[in-house]
Amino acid sequence: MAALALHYHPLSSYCHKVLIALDVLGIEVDRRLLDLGDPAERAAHLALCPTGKMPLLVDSGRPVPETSIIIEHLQRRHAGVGHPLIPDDPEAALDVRLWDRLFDLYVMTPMQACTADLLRPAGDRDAYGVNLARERLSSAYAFIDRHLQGRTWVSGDVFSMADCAAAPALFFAVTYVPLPPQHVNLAAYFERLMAHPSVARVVDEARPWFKFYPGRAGLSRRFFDPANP
Ligand SMILES: N[C@@H](CCC(=O)N[C@@H](CS)C(=O)NCC(=O)O)C(=O)O
Repeated sequence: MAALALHYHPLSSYCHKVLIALDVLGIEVDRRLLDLGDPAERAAHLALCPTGKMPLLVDSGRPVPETSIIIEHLQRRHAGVGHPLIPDDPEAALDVRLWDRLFDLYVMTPMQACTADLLRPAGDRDAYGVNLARERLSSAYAFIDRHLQGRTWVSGDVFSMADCAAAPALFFAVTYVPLPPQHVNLAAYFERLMAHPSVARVVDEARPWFKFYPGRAGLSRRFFDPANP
C-alpha cells in the first residue's frame, strides 16, 4: 500500500484546494481517481469516509478527511521541500485558518449550491436557493475585496492555506457570479492566484475535464484554451 494516497476527482474544487497545497508543500501522493457516480465506488468510499466527501487522504491506511485537516496533516507529518502553508506563529496561523474557513463557508458553499442546482432534473430546480447563493457570493466578494486592500495574499505576506482555499473557490464562483468591476482588489487577487505556479498547474491538469463542468457556460475561454483566449 502506498504511504500517501489521495482519493480525488480532477473537477472537484475541494480536491483542487489539496492539489495546490501538495504542490506548494512539495509532497508526492498516489492519486486515486474517485467516481462517486458509481454505486460500488461510492459505497467503498463511504466505508472509508463517513461524510462521503472528497478529497480523502489515506496515510498508511489511516483515512484523513476534510481539506483543511488534510493540509495541516500533510504539513506536520510530511513537510516536503516546499514552503509551509500554515505559519508557526499562533496568531498568524489563526488568521490563515480564519480566511480558509471564510472561503470554504462563504464562497465554496454557495458556489457548490449553484453547481448542485444545475445537476438537478429540470423540474426540481430551485430558483430561490440559487438566487440566495448568488447573493451570498456577492456579499462575500464585497468583504473579501475590502480585506484585500493593500495585500498580496489573503493572510500574511506569503501564499498560505487560505489562498489554497481561495483559488478554486473563486475559480468556480466567478462562473456563476462574475467579479464586479468595482472590486479591483479582488480582481487583481484573482489574477495573482491564477498566475501562481501551483494554481496554474492544477488548472492545467483539470483542463481536459472542463467540458464536463456543469457551470462551463460561465467559464472564461482563456481557461478552456489558453492559446486562443
Ligand atoms: N468540508 C469538506 C467539503 C468537501 C466537498 O464538499 N467535496 C465535494 C466535491 S468538491 C464532494 O465530495 N461532493 C460529492 C458529494 O457531496 O456527494 C472538505 O473540506 O473536505
